[in-house]
Amino acid sequence: MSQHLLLPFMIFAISSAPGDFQDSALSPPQEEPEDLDCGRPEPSARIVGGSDAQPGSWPWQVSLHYSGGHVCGGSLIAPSWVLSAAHCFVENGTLEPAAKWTVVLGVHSQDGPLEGAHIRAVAAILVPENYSSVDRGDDVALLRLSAPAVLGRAVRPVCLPRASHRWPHGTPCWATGWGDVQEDDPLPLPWMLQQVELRLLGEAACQCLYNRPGPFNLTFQLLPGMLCAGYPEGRRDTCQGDSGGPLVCEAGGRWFQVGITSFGFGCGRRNRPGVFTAVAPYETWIQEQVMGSKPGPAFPAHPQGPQPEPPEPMEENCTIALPVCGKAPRPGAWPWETQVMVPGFRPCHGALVSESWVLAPASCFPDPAISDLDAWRVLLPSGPRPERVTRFEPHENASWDGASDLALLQLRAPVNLSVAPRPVCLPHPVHYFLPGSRCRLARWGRGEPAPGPSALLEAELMSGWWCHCLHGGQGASVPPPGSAPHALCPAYQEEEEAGRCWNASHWSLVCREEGTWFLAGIGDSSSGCLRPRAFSPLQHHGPWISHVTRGAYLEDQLAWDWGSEGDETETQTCPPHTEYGACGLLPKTSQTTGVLWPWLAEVHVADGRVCSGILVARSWVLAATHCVLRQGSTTVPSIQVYLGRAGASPLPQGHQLSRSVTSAPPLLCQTEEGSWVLLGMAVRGSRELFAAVAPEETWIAQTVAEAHFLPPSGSPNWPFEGSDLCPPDMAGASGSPRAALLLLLLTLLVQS
Ligand code: 4AZ
Repeated sequence: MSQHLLLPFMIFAISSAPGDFQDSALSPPQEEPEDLDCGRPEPSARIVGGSDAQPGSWPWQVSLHYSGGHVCGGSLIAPSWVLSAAHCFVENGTLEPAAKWTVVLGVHSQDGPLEGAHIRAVAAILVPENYSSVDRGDDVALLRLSAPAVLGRAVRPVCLPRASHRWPHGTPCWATGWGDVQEDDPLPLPWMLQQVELRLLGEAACQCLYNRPGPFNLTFQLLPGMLCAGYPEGRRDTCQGDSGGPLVCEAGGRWFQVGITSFGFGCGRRNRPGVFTAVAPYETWIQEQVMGSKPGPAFPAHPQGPQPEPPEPMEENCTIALPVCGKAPRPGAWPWETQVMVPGFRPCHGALVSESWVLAPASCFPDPAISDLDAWRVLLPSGPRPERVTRFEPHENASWDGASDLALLQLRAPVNLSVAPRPVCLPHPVHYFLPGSRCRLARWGRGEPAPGPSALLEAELMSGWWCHCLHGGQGASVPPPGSAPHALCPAYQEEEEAGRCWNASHWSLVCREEGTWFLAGIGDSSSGCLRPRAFSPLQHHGPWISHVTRGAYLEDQLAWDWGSEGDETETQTCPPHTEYGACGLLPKTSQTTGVLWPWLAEVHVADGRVCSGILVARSWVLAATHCVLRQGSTTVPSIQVYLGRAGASPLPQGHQLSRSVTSAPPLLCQTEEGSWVLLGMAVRGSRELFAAVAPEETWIAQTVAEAHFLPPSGSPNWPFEGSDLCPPDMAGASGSPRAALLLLLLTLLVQS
């Protein structure tokens, strides 16, 4: 609750026209007449990474309301004047009418009836003529109140710096406001004023930080009249809703408003400090606007006299911050790997995401276990002892949505981050993991032991197009880079001998960018044994994780070398579809992902024979009869079908397959639209003779209802005239010999 006291008299009795304060300010502050005072809160008593302010500690802070709610901050600089940011009032180049705004003074918590606060209507809003948008500067505004504020303990003006004031790099200052506590994460009830200590950054230091590559190659030029405050490592910052509010620094026992919260890239991000409008350069503009208003704002002289231009320490100019999260001594030795031990259950593998929080599947913790958090223990790499758990926060959709099978566990005491333990980096919602990214599978939940040497857990990310169109994105636009994908598909090699189909929900997907590891996805079991295996992207959950943890390490994308994938920024749609998916199209990126013929299957027959098969529908593979049935025999032997791993070009990262495919290679031709169509299967031993598929259309269509025939059945127009995509001796392929094809019902063969 605010502790506002009304004073029975006006304390600003004397005019504050330019120069009026110079003499009095040079004398020791305690000798000044009280009615000249500015920048002095009653001795007493978010902003991102801040804390609740004490009531009355920042008595110049005001809240600017529009349609009854807080929109921006401001500062009282004289009984009838509030300083704020132009961008709060300008919408599409037009100044909002003053009558729509109210100024709330002396408020601390904005929950409830604003007790102790008083409200003023706005008589006029003044913005520099040149203002156009925040990044072009001049983001300053003056509000003239309809009646003077009643000054008191909780309502006092701040001092303004003169144009000649200089504040050195590194000066500790404070920003205040009711803004978001993280990106898109509003200040929670009871909406208490937040404060955060920020250090001023010299111009070169700030520009250097902003020159670091960042999302979507955003560039930003710091202009005269702007200043930065914050830290290279981020984590403490202003955010949306703090705009217009003050950045104040103490000098000679008074608080001067050095900056106005203006903008930044995101909130609390590494190498992206907050940008403020520097107040000192606007001394003349402010004096001109308030001319004749008595009393006006106070511009006390600097307590240390005229200030020389402070030298900016060169060595500090460019101290950029590197990621704290996601560093591993070597792949597989994960410093964030945690095991949660709950009595009566197998250990559950999770990941450390901050000093105090562990992320793990919610399904590890059935209801009865949750009642006794006291008995839970968390083992961390190099941790001296098991840690205790104080809070368990399951994702609200955890029980019905496999992609949200997540829970956060808060450790009773934060751990000291070092080489280990160290948190994994988490992606922002706009993260775009480049196709070809190097990834690994890491144990997750009630993880199985690794299915073989750790190298088998290596994976390479397939293109978003390929992954999306294969996994339920039929006909839909492929999410472009920058919007969260529905699935991430790692191409990885499984232990061949075991031939097992792992339970994907026991694995998470970590992907490396510039040597830093991100938790990119979690496996879910819904894709069964289909290849490629799809992982649920974690980036959807970044906002929930940072909301709960207030400090998980969300890290900007670090790899921006889009190369030939740059064209994925254009809207792409999935190709024409059968009931279950695309047919006959190769992903554009098949060269880089190594999977050139995605419908090609390996048909492994019990006696060691391996031949080609063709995926013609979700559950059906077409193969040559001679490959599968022994001469004279009609019993079908044990057969295994492998999908998604046969390629004409070598699979990357030592994923090459050494099996020789001896029989029935397919003959494919490409239509003008780009779809590939199966024309024939090679007759045993021949490289020129193909059993034509077309004559078997009726049989195939009857057996496999969802098989897709191009062109429409009955009017084959193959091969194209002049097409050089098919061998010239097509005649040999089209009519004879009689097809000897076998359809394998895939679902019967897949092991789970
Ligand atoms: C805003 O939108 C805003 N982190 C204010 C400050 C910052 C970013 C955004 C600086 O009002």
